[in-house]
Amino acid sequence: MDDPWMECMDHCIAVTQEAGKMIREALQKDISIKQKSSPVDLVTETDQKVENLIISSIREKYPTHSFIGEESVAAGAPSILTDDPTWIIDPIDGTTNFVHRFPFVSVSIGFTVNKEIEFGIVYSCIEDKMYTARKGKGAFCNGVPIKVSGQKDISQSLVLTEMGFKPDPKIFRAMMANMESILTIPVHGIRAPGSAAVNMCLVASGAADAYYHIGIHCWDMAGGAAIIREAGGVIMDITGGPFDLMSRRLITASSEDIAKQLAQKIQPFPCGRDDTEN
Ligand code: LIP
Repeated sequence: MDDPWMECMDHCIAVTQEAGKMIREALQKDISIKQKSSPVDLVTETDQKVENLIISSIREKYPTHSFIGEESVAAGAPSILTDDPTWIIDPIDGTTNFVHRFPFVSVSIGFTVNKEIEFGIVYSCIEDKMYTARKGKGAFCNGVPIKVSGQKDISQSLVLTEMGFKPDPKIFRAMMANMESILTIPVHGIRAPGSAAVNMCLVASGAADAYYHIGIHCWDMAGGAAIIREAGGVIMDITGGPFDLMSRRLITASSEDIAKQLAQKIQPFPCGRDDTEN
């Protein structure tokens, strides 16, 4: 039977390649930085240009589809997930890395229908690694199949997370306390590469065993969620419940055992949702 979304996925890969080229070219020039919600929430002209490129190219081909794009939402567009075919786009995941030319910068796109993720593409464009996953068809990096490490023992694991300044001191302390309770298990280490989508692909390809994060967005997670699942990994809510794309939090891991042990160690703190006014 024909796969109705395969053509969309092929178009997505092509436009993502173009976007990656635009990002690499921008890295050769001066980067002018603007602040969004806080002094550590950055945006550049390139984030906006890349999102426009992606959305206009997809909209031209699929005019009835819906979009949730990081920069469009920042400019006031709604971020409500409906049953429509929906493209969830982060034009530059790892804007801070981009600004510093720290080499983990990705374009992340997830495609949902009836709120289910059908495929995900993450292009780590400085490394030139194109991660792709179609539901039920496996996960790939540059066309080569990838899978999670399969590690089940948390004390043998390398864990990824992201940390940054939080204006609320209680939240800042909760974030640091979570890191302390994981480091003291002990695990082999914690790393923070700076792009949520790349982090998910690192777990999907077995370079790390888990990634957890409270406070990210659906556009950081949608592409990587497809890749993690198809690489044989697990993805769940920070509490150990089912993953919710709009919840702004997740645990991904190489095995259910590790994900559940992390869920027991992590104390959730409030982070709002993507589909409500916060
Ligand atoms: C970023 C993430 C990064 C995280 C930031 C932010 P952006 O996405 O991928 O890992 O620490 O909170 O969400 O803003 O560069 O697209």
